[in-house]
Amino acid sequence: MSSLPEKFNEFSEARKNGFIRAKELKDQGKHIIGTFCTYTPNEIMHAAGLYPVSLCGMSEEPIPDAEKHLPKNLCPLIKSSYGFAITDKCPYTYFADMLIGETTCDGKKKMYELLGNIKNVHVMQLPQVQNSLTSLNMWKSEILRLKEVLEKEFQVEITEEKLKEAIKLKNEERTLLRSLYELGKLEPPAVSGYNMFKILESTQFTFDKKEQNKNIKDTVEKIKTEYESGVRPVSKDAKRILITGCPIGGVVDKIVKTIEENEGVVVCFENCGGVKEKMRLVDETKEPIEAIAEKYLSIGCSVMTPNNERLNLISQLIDEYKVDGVIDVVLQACHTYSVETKNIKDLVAKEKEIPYMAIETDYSQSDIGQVKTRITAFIEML
Ligand code: BJ8
Repeated sequence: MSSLPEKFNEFSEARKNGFIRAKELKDQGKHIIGTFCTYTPNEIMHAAGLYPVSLCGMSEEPIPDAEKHLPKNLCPLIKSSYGFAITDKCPYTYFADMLIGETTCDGKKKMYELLGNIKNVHVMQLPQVQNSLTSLNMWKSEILRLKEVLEKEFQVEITEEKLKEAIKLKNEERTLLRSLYELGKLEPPAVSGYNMFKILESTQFTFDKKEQNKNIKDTVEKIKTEYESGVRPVSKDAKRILITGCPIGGVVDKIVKTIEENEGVVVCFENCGGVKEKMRLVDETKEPIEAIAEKYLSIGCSVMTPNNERLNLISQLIDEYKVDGVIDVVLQACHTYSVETKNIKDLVAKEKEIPYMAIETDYSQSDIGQVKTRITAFIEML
């Protein structure tokens, strides 16, 4: 059995290793679906025997190509995703038989229109208000529409039984990932934030969910056993940071590594890829489409108005993870998260009375020095 550092390395390599698996699946006549958002109800694809994979761009490499069509002053996640699609530089985008988007932020919405010129794109109309029956009914009908589109496109039948199986599988993944990220509650945490993030992230590129779930279970058990035998991968004096804001796949080294190289440790990721989506399971006792609709509509992204779910979740996590400080990561030109920094700051600094800092950044290396200086000063102050 591999050692823990080897295991962490395997999870870090998941994106690259998945390329080969994607090619094998294509050779076997299977279909790959590209997704861009946490609101995408992956259960529907799994129930259809399709293979969803995240196409959110996390590298600056294709951005110059994207800027030939898109404004420079746009979110790097959008530019990177689009750049990969038009240059065929990402094997997942290249192999994808269909792309699924949602009407989330304006930049993404308009990108899907452009992607429609080169790929088969299906856009789901996402309501922007939660806790409303009208929204829930609309989202439910959008999920049903997705089901019908996939059934027609790929000549499959998505039965209630298959949906229930898919719900179970995804719930199992969420529960296992919860057992992983809850290791951040320990004092000191049993795993660094960087390694935790890499495991969480790997699930977006792993096609064989049963094998993946087993692997995560083994890893969590191994981490726990080592911790119980006295191994401490994180110093007990490290300052406990909660990360919130935009998805950070493209800036994880810049932000998380810098925190952890400067006497901090990320104990909790509230943002997409972290707790935000995994906290709530799909209710297995309800009618599947209704249960899926309820679960996904409750995700607290800044495209929702108001976005009380995010505030409530952050408040709860600060207490549960005994957080010393909150860092809110805003990707350049992300207006919804940027405007929401005011509410988050009020909650963290005024109500919870702990330090808060917002960092606006992009995928370039140009602000590394500045980001490092700010993070170091923030941690010193805690
Ligand atoms: S559920 S966070 S994955 S929309 S693309 S909103 S960073 S300007 S990614 Fe997102 Fe779904 Fe919400 Fe999560 Fe801002 Fe960039 Fe838009 Fe972004």
